Amino acid sequence: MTGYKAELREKIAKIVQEKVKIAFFGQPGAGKSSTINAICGAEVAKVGVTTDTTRDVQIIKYGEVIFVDLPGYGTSRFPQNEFFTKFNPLQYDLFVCVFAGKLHEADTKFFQELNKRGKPCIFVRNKTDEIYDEGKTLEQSQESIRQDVARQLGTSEIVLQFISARGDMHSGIEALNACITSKMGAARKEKYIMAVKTQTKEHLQQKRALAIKYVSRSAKFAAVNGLNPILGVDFAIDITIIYNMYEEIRQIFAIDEKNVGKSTLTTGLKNYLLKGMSKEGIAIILKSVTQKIAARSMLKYIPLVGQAATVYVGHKIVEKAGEDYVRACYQVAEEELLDDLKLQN
Ligand SMILES: Nc1nc2c(ncn2[C@@H]2O[C@H](COP(=O)(O)OP(=O)(O)OP(=O)(O)O)[C@@H](O)[C@H]2O)c(=O)[nH]1
Ligand SMILES: [Mg+2]
Repeated sequence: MTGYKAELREKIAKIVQEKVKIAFFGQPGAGKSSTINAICGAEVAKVGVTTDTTRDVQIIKYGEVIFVDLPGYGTSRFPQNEFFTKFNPLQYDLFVCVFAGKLHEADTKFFQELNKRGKPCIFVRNKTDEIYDEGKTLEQSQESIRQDVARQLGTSEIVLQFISARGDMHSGIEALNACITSKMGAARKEKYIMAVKTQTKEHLQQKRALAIKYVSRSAKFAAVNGLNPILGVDFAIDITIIYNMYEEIRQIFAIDEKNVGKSTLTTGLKNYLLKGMSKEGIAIILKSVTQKIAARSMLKYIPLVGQAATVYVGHKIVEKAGEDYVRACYQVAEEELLDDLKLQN
């Protein structure tokens, strides 16, 4: 393998391997699990009516993000010092402290431990829907909470976001996403944006741009690995690359059989999206993409032109197959988002 190829392979492997790791801590019942669910837009973490629901560390893989749902901190089940001896806090990119009511002393201690180790931590005041102080506006109540937190932590340089995470009546999640990504480097930020539930039209557009970027990366990967459905060197590998790419695209836009079925897309587009869910279906899609590309290029001369053209064509096919799929998935996601936003207003 040439130096360039090896380098590219290594670079891609590194991007793929590194997941974003976010750990949630806070008092039992504060709403850590609910917050993770609100961010993901799915019931990925167990929520309880009684406290101490999350008794063990729950690890939730969601796209390229790993949410670590720690049990209520400072309880008998999870003594204060255990975390720093049992787990390596350095492996996490970010910590999120969730509290309801007042910040607990145990939260402050945990924060100080993180601070000592140079780990970023943001604060989430959950259950904003329950904030009510006689004679005060919500803004005034929030300001007192903010001051109280700053006093306890001994610094006003904190990121604090107010949210409600219960059931379907979420608020502040979009702003929370912004707080979380503000603490990350560019690559991790992209992964986070792609994984979490779409909150706004701008978010959906960001996802589309990132999905196209991902497709272009897959196309390069395919090319350096010698993919070429036309020459049929190894059709099984070709299909697998596209299969994985389609799966990733669907994950970014949260596409499944259910929302494809519900959408107002044409039957042709719906079938196309569904075909992309199986290797047999992808074989059919690929044939048509290949024919389209072949029709407008000098593909028929490939055996004569040789290796460089082979790489070029492999690249083009994957790119086109990916971009088409992104467009169709985007349409379904857009319809769903507009419905969501209508419901909220
Ligand atoms: N009113 C209100 N209740 C909430 C909100 N978020 C969560 N809850 C409720 O608070 C309770 C505890 O939520 P969980 O998400 O299980 O809390 P947790 O921090 O994961 O709890 P442990 O796993 O026991 O540490 C549940 O009954 C939730 O429905 C909110 O924003 N407002
Ligand atoms: Mg929990």
